[in-house]
Amino acid sequence: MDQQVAMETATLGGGCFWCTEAVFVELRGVARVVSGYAGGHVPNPSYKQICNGNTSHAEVIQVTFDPAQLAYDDVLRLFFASHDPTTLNRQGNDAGPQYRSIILTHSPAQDEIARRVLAEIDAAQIWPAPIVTEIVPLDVFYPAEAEHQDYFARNPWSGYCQAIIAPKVRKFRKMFSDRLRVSAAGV
Ligand code: MHO
Repeated sequence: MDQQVAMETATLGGGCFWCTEAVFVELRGVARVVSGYAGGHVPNPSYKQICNGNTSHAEVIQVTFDPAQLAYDDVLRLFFASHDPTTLNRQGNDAGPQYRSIILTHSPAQDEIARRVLAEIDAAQIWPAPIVTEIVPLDVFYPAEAEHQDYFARNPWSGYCQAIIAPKVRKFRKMFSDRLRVSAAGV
């Protein structure tokens, strides 16, 4: 008998999508990650328009995952651990509303879980400042241009990947080695 796996989708913005994508593709239970734009008002935005910071879109990733292996609340905990959710319209050196921390929910159930997980992490003072992550219902997700998909995997030697993404991925692997598709040692 065909076993149909009911996949779930999460849409998350945690700064530059090259970074968030690089981290989430490594997780067990994640079937697909697409980089794109959401949360703004301009239809079919281009990367260039996003960079101007006035489309109100954020750089986001859309994650398709198997909830039997990875629950939505765990996706969110990993999201909150993998970027700094306390800096308004900024992630590290990347500044502008396109880099804001944002969860775009796909259902009232996701909305409720997102608010609960945010409150838990805030209360646990995992971050030394209040969490500023926006939680809004997803309107439209626009996939980004092909050159922005799998960017880290395809451009590992570029300056930004070396300086910003590689250390971030290494740190994430160390923290969540039990969550990875393969072990951190690559076996
Ligand atoms: N400031 C970086 C961010 C890249 S990211 C996809 C750059 O422009 O290279 O926004």
